[in-house]
Amino acid sequence: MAENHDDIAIPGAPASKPAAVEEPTSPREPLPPKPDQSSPEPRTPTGAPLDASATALGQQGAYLTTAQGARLTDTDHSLKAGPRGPVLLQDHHLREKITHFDHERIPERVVHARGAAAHGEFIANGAAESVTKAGFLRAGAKTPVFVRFSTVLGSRGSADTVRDTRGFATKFYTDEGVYDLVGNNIPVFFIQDAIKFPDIIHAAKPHPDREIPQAQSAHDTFWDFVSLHTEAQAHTIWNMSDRGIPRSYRMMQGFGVHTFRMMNADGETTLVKFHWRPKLGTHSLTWEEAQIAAGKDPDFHRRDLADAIEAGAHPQWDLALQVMPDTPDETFEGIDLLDPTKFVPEEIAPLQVVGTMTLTANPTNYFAETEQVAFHPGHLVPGIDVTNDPLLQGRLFSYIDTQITRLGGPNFAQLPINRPHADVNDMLRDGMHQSAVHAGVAPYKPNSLDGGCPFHAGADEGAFIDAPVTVSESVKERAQPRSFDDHFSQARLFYRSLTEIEQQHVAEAYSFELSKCYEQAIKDRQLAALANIDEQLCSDVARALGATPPSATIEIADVAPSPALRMVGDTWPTDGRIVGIVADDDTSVDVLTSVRAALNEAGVLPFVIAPHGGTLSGIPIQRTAQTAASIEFDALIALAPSEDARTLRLFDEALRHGKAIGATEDGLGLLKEGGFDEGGVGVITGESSAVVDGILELLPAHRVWERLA
Ligand code: HDD
Repeated sequence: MAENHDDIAIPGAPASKPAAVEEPTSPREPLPPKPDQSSPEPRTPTGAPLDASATALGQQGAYLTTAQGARLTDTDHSLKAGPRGPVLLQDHHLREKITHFDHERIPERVVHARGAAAHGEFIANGAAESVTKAGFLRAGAKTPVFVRFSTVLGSRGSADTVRDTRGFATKFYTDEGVYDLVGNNIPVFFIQDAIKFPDIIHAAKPHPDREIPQAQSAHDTFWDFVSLHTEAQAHTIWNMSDRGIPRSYRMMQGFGVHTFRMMNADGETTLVKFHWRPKLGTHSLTWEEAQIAAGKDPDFHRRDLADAIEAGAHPQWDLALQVMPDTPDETFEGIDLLDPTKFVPEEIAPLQVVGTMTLTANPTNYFAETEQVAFHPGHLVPGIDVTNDPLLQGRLFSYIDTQITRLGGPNFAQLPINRPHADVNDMLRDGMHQSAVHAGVAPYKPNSLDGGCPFHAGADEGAFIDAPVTVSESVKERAQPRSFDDHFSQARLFYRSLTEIEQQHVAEAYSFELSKCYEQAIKDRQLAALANIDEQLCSDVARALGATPPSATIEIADVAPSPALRMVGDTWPTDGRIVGIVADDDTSVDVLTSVRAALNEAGVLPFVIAPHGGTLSGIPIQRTAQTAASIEFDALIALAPSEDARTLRLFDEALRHGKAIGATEDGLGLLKEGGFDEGGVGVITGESSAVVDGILELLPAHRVWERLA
């Protein structure tokens, strides 16, 4: 017979139970979302608005309940046979809680698993009306959007700042149905035919034996593939450039990559490429910053986006089109518009801005929105059509297929984040997770029982109106056009368009990545590819690898550079940039207050860094010597001396990364302690107001480039 050991005396244990800690609140309705988390108006699958406070939020009433709505008195203790006894199977709440938890994860995206998203609005200026009848591009049309940015290779928990392509996927909830623009921050792609997608991804993902390295292309299988499969060289050089390590999602371009066909109200067609242009300019991290951030703040980009939106620094992008004639050969100035490894330089097809997108709200719930959003390049609206680009054609198959696995069935369009804002009346029925209660008896056409409903739209209203493109009489074959064989001219065009410092970064990136490969044959093969891109680039990388540079094997005509591809040399708005201010208890409150005010006035965020937490004369401290990391700041100002090695390192790194640095008389000691050149380029000293003015003058260029040259 088991004894009750409830009262067993344990040496050292307290004689009585610790007093229960009371939760501080009395029952009340759930808190509403914060202002920066307002979602687009949720709809039922048939377009009717939902009561946002109830079904859509999934939280009603003040009391904790089971999934069936029964109120619970205790969620901390399972039901046992006595306090020390076994747990009883009949504890429904325990089983429900744990079972649900066991099933909380869904498969992560096979690519683009790591992402961050935001809600916003797109406003069209009407400039696209002559080329497309798409309603959301008509003058003044306002369309809610949800945008998800992502890396491609890493798992869902990987670091944000790795060298990789970034996804830039936008869902427009238009009156004519959902339109998805599923693009990247690089205008060309690795491969020309979707049938190669599993190959490039298998090569780029971690090695299948040890599953390393995570979220990196610096390994043998990646370079094995791209050096053998040279159509990937054009994309690879973009990845090796500073485009592969963006400063922020807010400072990143987006591209539709493929050529799309637009049709206007008169049935006339044109070929177009989509561009997103960030109002803050396109900027990058340095490679060292990216590496530091991956350790110090793996959520660097995710945090930056959410913080900026919460702070009211709403990021904006112009949507622009390159419009090209719809000729039978589908080429423009010698560039095959069906080849996704080619881009069209802005100098020969200028960008026409057709509207502006502003991101204004953070997701309320990461899983429900960012994780469950389902994009598809086939989600099209009237006036936008696909082309025969073989990569795009394969994508049209892949996305719906992946959602069925990822989201557990074919009804993912009913999830709140995926619901169209247009009326939905499909004849799709049943299936896993069906949450619509469809009325009627005739989900088929033609029917008489449901009065013939739903009806067909007239030809002028429908999507998927295929432009009457002539398809030449041809035989079935696994082949591609000859123009697709040009693998190097655009890699050369890209490289030769960059400034010297950007070219230097490209050479350093190749050197780093190839140095991480073990197989000499792979390094040699990639050097041979570089020789066909640019002799100097090839010899710079060969020197770093301790190899002899090979000669080019093919002749490529010299290319006219495209200055629009440079990221260095212009100035940009600085909204939401962060300046770190080192101060201590001896810092004059007036000086600190005026420096903060002047930065705030300019739309720049001042972060006070002090030896301890709390406040300095009532001014809140955002970082301490222990928590500050140089990668967080776009510039630093020293108002106080410091001998703390961590603060010195902050300045040392900022100096190395080409950041503007300032110091008042009081802060000069810190600079000197760090061995700084007082009159160095981009180092401003003097009265606090002059220091702030100097910093604000340097910030719009993103970095003090002269220091890095
Ligand atoms: Fe893709 C996701 C962009 C080619 C198959 N892709 C995905 C996402 C972006 C892109 C941004 C993430 C969307 C999100 O945030 O949920 N993909 C591109 C671009 C491509 C491209 C710009 C070429 C121009 N993709 C491509 C090909 C295939 C896929 C050729 C397959 C044949 N892509 C997928 C996918 C994903 C995906 C497996 C994974 C998760 C998802 O779709 O929803 O279906």
